[in-house]
Amino acid sequence: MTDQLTAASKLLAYVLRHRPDAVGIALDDGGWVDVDILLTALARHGRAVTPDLLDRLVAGTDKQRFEVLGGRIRAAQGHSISVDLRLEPVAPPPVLYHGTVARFLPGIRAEGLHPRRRTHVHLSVDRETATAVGARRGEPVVLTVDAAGMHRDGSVFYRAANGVWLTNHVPPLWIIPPR
Ligand code: HQG
Repeated sequence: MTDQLTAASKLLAYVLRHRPDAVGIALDDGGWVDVDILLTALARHGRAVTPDLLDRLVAGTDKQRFEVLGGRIRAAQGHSISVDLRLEPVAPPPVLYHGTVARFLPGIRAEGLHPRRRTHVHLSVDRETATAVGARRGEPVVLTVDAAGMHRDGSVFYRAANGVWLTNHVPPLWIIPPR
């Protein structure tokens, strides 16, 4: 991504996942806001994003962080504010991966994976993605989650529009120890 796209992606992620109030807007229950309202609000706060840049962000980035539908936009996942994405529960693949760092392992072993400040635990379908998620914080550690086992046991899984898997909590029992 160009610097300009990265900066716009971070700004939109901040506003649409965590702090819509920072630019004086409100999201609906599903996390959506009109694109026009968002762009006007950003401009009013000196953080203008052009419609062209927004189009490129929605269409072109690797992570597909944003969804646009009928003139409205929302973050596909990653919220800390309460939203109901209205995703359908789906059966997960046999295993999913979670990227983290060694300093979090004692807590994870004791309590499992918690969403912390987000609404859901984020899981990836492949090790590469999980490695990149963990690497945001340091030397990555990739944990394997027995998603099929959890699902059989009654846990609910969702797949966000960008392919990120979401669940409420992963108890330690379902984390397969690294070899
Ligand atoms: C850790 C990025 C101690 C957990 C990524 C993680 C992802 C625990 C951190 C998305 C714990 C939470 C989400 C426990 C969990 N004890 N530590 N019991 N349970 N943790 O950022 O999964 O670039 O909220 O391992 O690509 O790192 O923003 O979650 O390290 O998809 O689009 O607590 O964010 O996407 O951190 O990342 P986060 P995450 P974007």
